[in-house]
Formats: sequence, C-alpha cells, structure tokens
Amino acid sequence: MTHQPNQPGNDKIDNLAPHTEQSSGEKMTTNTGLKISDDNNSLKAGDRGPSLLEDFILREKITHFDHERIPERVVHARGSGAHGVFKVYESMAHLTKAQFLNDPSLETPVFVRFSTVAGSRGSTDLARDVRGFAVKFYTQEGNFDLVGNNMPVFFIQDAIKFPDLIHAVKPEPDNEIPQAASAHDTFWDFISLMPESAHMVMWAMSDRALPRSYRMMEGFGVHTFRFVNAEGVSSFVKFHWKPLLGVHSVAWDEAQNISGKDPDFHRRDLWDAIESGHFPEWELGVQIVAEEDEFKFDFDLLDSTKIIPEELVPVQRIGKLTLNRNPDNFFAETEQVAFHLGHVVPGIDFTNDPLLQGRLFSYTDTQLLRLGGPNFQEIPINRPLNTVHNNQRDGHMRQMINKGKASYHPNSLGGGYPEQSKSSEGGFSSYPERIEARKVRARSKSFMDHFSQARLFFNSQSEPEKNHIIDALSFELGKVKTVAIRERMLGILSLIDKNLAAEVAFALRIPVPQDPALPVNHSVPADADPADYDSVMAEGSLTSSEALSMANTIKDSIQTRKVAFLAADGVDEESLQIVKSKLEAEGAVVEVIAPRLNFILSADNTEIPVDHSFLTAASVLYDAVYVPGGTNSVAAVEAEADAVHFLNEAFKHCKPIAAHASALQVLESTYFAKKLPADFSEDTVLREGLVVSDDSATLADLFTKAIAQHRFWEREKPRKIPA
Ligand code: HDD
Repeated sequence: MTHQPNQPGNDKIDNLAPHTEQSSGEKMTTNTGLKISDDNNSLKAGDRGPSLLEDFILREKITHFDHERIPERVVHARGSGAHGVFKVYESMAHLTKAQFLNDPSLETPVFVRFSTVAGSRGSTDLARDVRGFAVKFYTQEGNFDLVGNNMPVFFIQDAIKFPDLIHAVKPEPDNEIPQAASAHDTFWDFISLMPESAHMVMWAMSDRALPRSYRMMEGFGVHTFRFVNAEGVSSFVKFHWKPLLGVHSVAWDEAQNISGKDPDFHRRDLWDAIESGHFPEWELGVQIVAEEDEFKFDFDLLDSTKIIPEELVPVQRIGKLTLNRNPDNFFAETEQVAFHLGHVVPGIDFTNDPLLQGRLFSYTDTQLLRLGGPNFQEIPINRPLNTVHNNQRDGHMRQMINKGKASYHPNSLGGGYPEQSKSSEGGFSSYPERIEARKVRARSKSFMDHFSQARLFFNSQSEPEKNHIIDALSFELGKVKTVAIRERMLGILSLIDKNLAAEVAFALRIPVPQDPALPVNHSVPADADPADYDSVMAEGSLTSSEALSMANTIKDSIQTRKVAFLAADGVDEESLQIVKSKLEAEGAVVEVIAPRLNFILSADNTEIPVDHSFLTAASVLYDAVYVPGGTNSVAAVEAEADAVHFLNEAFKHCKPIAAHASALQVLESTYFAKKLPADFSEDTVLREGLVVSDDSATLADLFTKAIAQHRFWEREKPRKIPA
C-alpha cells in the first residue's frame, strides 16, 4: 500500500483499504452500477409536468438521503477520531500475557475517539464536561478497547444509577434546555442528593473539564482492571494515558467564547495537528497492585469514585500511543466505531467494580440500536485484524458469506470446526476468582467514604486552580434556580472544604448551612437500615498529591501552540520574520492577522501573507499574541478596536503577550497598560508573561519561554478582571 505523506499506514489502514472509494476520474453511477446521464433533472411528464414514479434514479437518491441518519450515541455523541499506533517499551509478560504488551517490536494499530459526554452530536467542543478517551487496539489476538475518560473517577459507584445521572445532566425533558451544559437544576438536584459524586464533581468543576486540546489531556481507564500472566497470576491494574505535550486547559470565559467563535475547536485542533505532521503522543501508564494487597488501602479498589494516589502506587510508563492519521470519512469511521469494555484479549480481565460490571452490558446493547443490528462488528472500522470464525449467522446487513452446512457446535459435518482453543493456544478463559456470597442488592460499607478524596483533590490544587473551582461552582449553582438545591450543595461543599463552601456561598449570597449533617445517601434500598449507608467522614492517608494539579505538568515545549501576529501595512519585516522563524522552528504555528485579508505590505514594500482578518480571527483561538514594529503598522493596529480587544482578551485569559519595543504604544492603549512591568528581564517575563524588547532575537527567545509556560494564572489576582 502507498500512503499519503503525513498519513502513515498500518495493518488496520490496509485492512480498511478494500472498503474505500475514490471517485476521481470515475463516471457517476447508481448503487447498482448503472451509469447516470443526468443527475440534475428528475424524469417528468413534459418539462413542466409532474415527476414520474418510474424515476428509479430520483427515488434511489432521495431514499438514501432520507435514511442517512442513525441515532446519535446516548452519551458521548459529540466526538472526533484518529488512527494511530501503539508500541510497548518492554515486555510486560511478568504481569500480563496480552501479546501486544509482551512484544516491543510489535506495532499495534489503534483507533481513538475523543468526546464530550452530555452534548448532542452538533454541540460545542468547549462545554464544561468530562471528555471521553476511547482507544481500540487492533491486536493480533483480537480487539482490545480501553474506554476511558480524561478524569480518573466517576460520578456514581453502581451502573444502575447511570440512566439517572445522564437524565439529570442532559437537557431538561420539558423544553430540552440547556444544550451541552451541567449548569441547570436537574443535574445539581441529582448531585446534591448523591454524596458519592463529591469527588468527581471536584474534577468536573476543575480546569480538567476545559482542555486546551484533546492532545493535552490525560486519559484514565477509571476502573481497576486485572492483568493475568501466562502462569495465571493476576494483579490489579489502573490504566493511565500521559500526554507528552503536558496537561493544559483554557479559561472558562475563554471556553464560552470559543463555543461561539469555533465550536469545532478541539476537532479542528486534532485534525490540523495530524495533517501538519505534529502527531499527538501519550504514554500508557499502569499502576499495579498485587492481588494480596487488595485490602491494604483506606478506600476500596472496586469503587470507581476513588483514585489510587500516585504517591501510594507510582505510575509506570510502559508504552507509547501515536496518532498519525486522520480518518478518511467521519461517518464510516468515527461515527460507526463501536467501543466496548468487554472487548478484551487474554491477559486482561475485569474486577467486580459494580460500575464496570454494568458497563459490560450497556455497550453492546447500545450498538444494537445505534448501528442497527448484531452485525455491527462487520463494519470495516470495527473488524478485528485477525479472522472471525464462529457459528453466529444472518441478521440485518450480514456481510460475511459463511460456507458449509454446519453452523453449530459440536458438529461432525464441518469436521468439528471452528474449534475451541485451549488457554495455552490463546483461548480466553476468565480469571477464576473465588466468590462465596449471598445474592443481595446492597452496597459495600467500604464504598461509604465520599469526601476524603474530594478533599485530597481540592487540597492538591494550586491557588489559581482552587479559584477556578470556586468560580465554576459559583457559575453552575448560579444558574440553578431552586434555592434549596444551592443550599444542599453548599452543605456538601462544606464537608469537602469549609473555605470552598464559604467562597461559593459568598457568590450566591446565601449562608453555608451550619454543621450540616452528613447528607443522606439516597442510594439506599427501601428495606435497608439507612445507617448502613451513611457517608463516612474519613481522613485519607494523604493530604495532597502532586499529580492531581495541572500546575505541575510539563511546560517545556511550544509545539503546535498557535500564536497571533497583529500587523498592518508598513510592518517592520525584520521584527516580524525573526520572531516568526524562531517560533516556527520550535514547532509553534504563527498566523498573521491584519485589518484586511490576503497580504500586507512591509515598510520595504514586501508582500507578507495574511492568514486572517480581524473579522474572522479572535484571541480565544490563539495561545499567545505578538505585535511587531513598524510605524504605520503600529499606528493602524493601535487604531483598530478589534486589535486592542484582542490584546485585552488575551491578557484577561492570562496568555503570553509580546510587542516589539517600537510597538509598545499598542500595549499602552490596552486596559492592562498600567500593569506593564518596569523591566522585561527573564525573571519578570516568566512571572508576568509580558515581553517587550527592541531586539527581535532576544524577544523571540523570551517569548518562546513564556509560551511554554502556557498561562500566567497569577494575573487573575485580584480574582476578577474586566474584559
Ligand atoms: Fe460509558 C459511551 C466512558 C460509564 C454506557 N462511555 C462511552 C464513551 C466513553 C465512555 C469514552 C464513548 C465511546 C465512543 O467514543 O464511542 N463510560 C465511560 C467511562 C465510564 C462510563 C470512563 C465510567 C468509568 N457508560 C458508563 C456506564 C454506562 C455507560 C456506567 C451504563 C451503565 N457509555 C455507555 C453507553 C455508550 C457509552 C450507553 C454510549 C455510546 C456507546 O456506549 O457506544 O453504552
């Protein structure tokens, strides 16, 4: 196979190839292959007469169109996908017999789909929401799906509450408002009655819910899974994805603006990065707990509202995922891909986490509706690389032509085939966990501490991150109309952190309930003693964990950061080009924004291409902004209200801003003029994120360092800055 530049291939891409179509140079046909002579006029009785029922070409075309839509995913409807590859660094055979984790020379093709949870298919990418991070590994032993999120915990402990959670967060059923937002009464009503959601709510209200890019977020398998090695020895495992570009977010005000200016922001970002050869990369991390250590923690490994702090069990980075190819067709690949937690390979198995167990049912069930029947595994994107042999037959849209008479096992007419495999031959056998129990509808008491890890998360945040959580809760509860719900939430917040509750209460101007009783857990069976389900007010063994704060992420690269250059005719070419070349050499993407499109003329009359006019650009779509010199250009930019607004907004969103010394007057016409520091030494630049210099090379160096810092959140002190 040949592959386009920047669109590398792999075995799965080759496997998809026979199903692809390319019309270039071809004649138009109907679906039966009949060449079409006129695709513009229906068959009529006279050129002004009625269309004829006989027109099978018209009917075929319109019927197909009428049936183009399939049900969107009931959750995670909005998403973007990409192809890639995964390679393990070293054999993990001591822990798992999964072949793709045993052989460092194997390159396993993958398809990854990122998503938001609550919004519809056409909703904004920048909703405050959890992000899905679903990876399908096309291994030589069949498909393995790791269907995770960008947050390591979940709102609920038992899958039976999932429909309730989703009904609560989705638009309200009477008027279908609001779209892709949790800031409404039903969500917070449910949350305020479900103390087990406290930890996840902290994550969802943090900046993790506003990723700068899919490429800059972590991923987590959430549940505790099992690894099983060839000797049958099992250990518990939590899966992590660690992005090599670090974990970065945008500001909430910015997110809301992006939703208007470019609702496809994350989708476009992923697409553009891959098209330009900046392939997103993550390392696969695992936290391993030996079987005998199952009960050594002060939380339950089966409880999906808990993390294993990295201080207790370090994350080992065992391999790398690279996304290196965009799909050819959104619907055929990204929409039709079907993930399922139950797609496992030998060496990976489940635990009794009740959230995981319920998911094992839901994912196949939902594909039956969404993709229309039991043959969805035959859709090209879902097919495994190895061949499929079994006695399942028929059904809607069956593709496979199974030969022979025997479609049952055991048989003699088919020679006894297909035959079963022993474990030693790669046959999957479930881990033989010993279980002796009564059949009960209940929840383990070990699941009842709902607050200590919520507190651990809040305590681990930097000051700006804490402020963002306070602001997010004030915003969300501010949109809640029912005062009793706000009050109940304040009660819950006060059990996490008194100061957090007080700050949110201040914004809502209602008092924090004094010494609130632990909230009643509403997940109580009717016949049970509620005392058995009381939340427990435990202190975890840790008070803070570094890995939980995005402030501690890597900040060593400006690769793929988008930098806006604000310029006009008369720009000083040197101050533009020197900075541009340096930033581009470091992997950043520079775009020139000017009053009008096409080009600007430099002071020396050179044409410099323009990427956007102020009409189509906005500061929220960039990571940093620079104003080059040149008398006329500087005067024009200063006089352009959109340019000044651009800078003001960039400052408000804590972005690095640079200006050539001869363009200082542009910064002086912004509202942050009075905050310009007295000097622009490296220390000041790295503290304030503002760079001014008359030497373009020095400026470019300092600006690069500032952009690598991503944001200067300290600028938000005092907390509110006018736009
Ligand atoms: Fe789920 C989709 C992740 C709990 C039921 N889920 C879905 C997707 C992701 C997750 C990433 C999108 C897959 C794609 O891109 O196609 N879900 C999670 C995580 C959970 C979780 C990390 C908790 C740890 N989910 C969960 C529960 C249930 C479901 C408890 C049901 C009991 N999820 C579904 C679903 C979806 C789905 C209804 C909708 C579309 C699909 O499956 O294919 O089956």
